[in-house]
Amino acid sequence: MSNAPAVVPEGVELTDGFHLLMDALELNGITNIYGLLGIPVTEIGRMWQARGNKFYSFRNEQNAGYAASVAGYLTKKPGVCVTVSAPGFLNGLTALANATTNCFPMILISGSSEREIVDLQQGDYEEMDQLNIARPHCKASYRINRPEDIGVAVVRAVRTALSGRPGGVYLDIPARLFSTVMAADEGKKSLWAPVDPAPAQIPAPSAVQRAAELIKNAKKPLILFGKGAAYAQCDADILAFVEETGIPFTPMSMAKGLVSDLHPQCAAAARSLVLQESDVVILVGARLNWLLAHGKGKTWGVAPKKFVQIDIQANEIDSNVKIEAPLVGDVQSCINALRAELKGYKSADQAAWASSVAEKHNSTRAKLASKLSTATPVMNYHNSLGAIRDVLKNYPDICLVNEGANALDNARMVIDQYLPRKRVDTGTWGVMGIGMGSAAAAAVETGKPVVAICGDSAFGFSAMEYETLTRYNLPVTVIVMNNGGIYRGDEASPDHQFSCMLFNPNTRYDQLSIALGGEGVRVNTPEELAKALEDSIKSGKTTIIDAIIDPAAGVESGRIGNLNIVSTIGKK
Ligand code: ADP
Ligand code: TZD
Ligand code: MG
Repeated sequence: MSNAPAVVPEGVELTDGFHLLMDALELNGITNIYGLLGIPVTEIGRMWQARGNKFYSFRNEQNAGYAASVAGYLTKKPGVCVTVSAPGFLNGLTALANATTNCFPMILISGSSEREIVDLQQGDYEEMDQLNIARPHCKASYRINRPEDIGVAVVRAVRTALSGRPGGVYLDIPARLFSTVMAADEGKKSLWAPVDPAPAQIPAPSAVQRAAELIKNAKKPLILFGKGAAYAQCDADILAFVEETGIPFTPMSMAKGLVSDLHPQCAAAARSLVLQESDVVILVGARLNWLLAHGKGKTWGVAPKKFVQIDIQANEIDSNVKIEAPLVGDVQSCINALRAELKGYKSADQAAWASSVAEKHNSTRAKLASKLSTATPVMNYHNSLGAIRDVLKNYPDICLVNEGANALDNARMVIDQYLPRKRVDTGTWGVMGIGMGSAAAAAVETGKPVVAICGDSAFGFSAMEYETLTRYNLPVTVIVMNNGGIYRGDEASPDHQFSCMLFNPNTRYDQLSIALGGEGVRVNTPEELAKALEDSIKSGKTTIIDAIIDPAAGVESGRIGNLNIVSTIGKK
């Protein structure tokens, strides 16, 4: 291996690694880069901006990475994040791993130290074997050693991130490569854009027939949408499938709005009933992981159940339970193949099931509605979120970002989504800290206002990034659900120290906003909250609403308390 500069005859026009990287990214349709600069990548930001592109500069690489991954999810193009070496790379790696876990296409590009020093562990500036450290956390980890390989590396990264199950790719660029020169015309010839980087994957006709037979024979079918279905961007086909079959559907959290939560076939509020009593479940871009109790146990009831599963990743099938009818392919191809096979089919048995599901769904919503409008001395999750829901009803195309425990679980339940890909949350890992990065990307990529509902703990993970939002003047309203702690704010402290679950009760998130160049308001009632939110959306100004929530309103671990581990020893 040699990355010594090529010998270029005098008088020949030159290019270098920096320029070739920019050219390659532009050729691949990338316009926005999220990142944090320093040695050796600083020039990337300056040059990218000088070319008229957008470089969103963050305060911590993890948040830049979350932004890139959400950009990837929303646009179906890989989101790009640029970081410095070792510590910057490691901060970004958390987001790359999270992107891969969530099946979001993303490319992390990090500068690295000189290989000959790193490989002999001679203590270079920010020395680290980044290539190998990244490898288990993403779909692929590539290093570029020569300027003439930049083009192929970027194409390979784009194709790897997008094709099949989307995910993260790491591109390692040793510092010296950035300034390594080659002849400009040779460099130009080394670049190309990939043809069809995310090819359709068509399911086998026999697999489609098998699935259709199962559906036709079902008495109590259910469609379950996951974020893979939302990512696929075939919204009209999905809606047609739902309406042609008449089958009730329930969305996973980020698939909310793929078909409107107000659609008459939506069974979200009858979730326990449909999971337990359905006989055929059609999974569309949703894994049977912990979020679906692995497809078994009491969540799924005792009624015998058969699964149809649409997924692009063949070995996702049978990952937890037997899949009777696997449909391996992309969501759009599979859904349309199923529609063709099911043409004219709507079972009378299913109509009875559908109406009993609708009845349950509507009665649960009615019960919830009364809780949402019940006043309490201090706001709780229900009446605060009820107020937010009523405002957001009039802004269906606002993207909602949501993190926290109670702040997450209640918002998911209370706030309806009306349009596809308008909800970004803590995803498969349930990771706190996605808030500000996701909000930035959602605002940048959609060009529309964003509302982030964050637990006070969750917000703290990326709070300094709020300055990034104000700096770029992004129309984001952050509602901090301030209950003074993780899950609850009323835990008793031991005599010698503040409780490990509590925060300083004097924290003023509204004033933090003002300090960081935004608007801030503290609210104590649902009416004040509704007004503040409405004002903020209308003004388009970056705002924090510090919403005071009853410290006693939350429950430990939100709605996943069943996963919490507690000691039974020595408790009085
Ligand atoms: P959720 O958390 O919403 O249940 P998951 O992230 O668990 O969703 O599942 C998403 C699934 O969607 C993954 O198994 C992934 O392979 C699959 N997927 C992603 N994009 C596509 C696509 N275009 N076509 C088919 N399957 C897809
Ligand atoms: N660290 C990371 C990166 N992700 C996590 N999920 C956690 C820690 C553990 N955790 C949760 O699962 S929820 C949560 C933590 C710290 C915070 C809950 O408190 P909150 O929300 O203030 O955000 P509520 O409304 O008080 O429940
Ligand atoms: Mg809290």
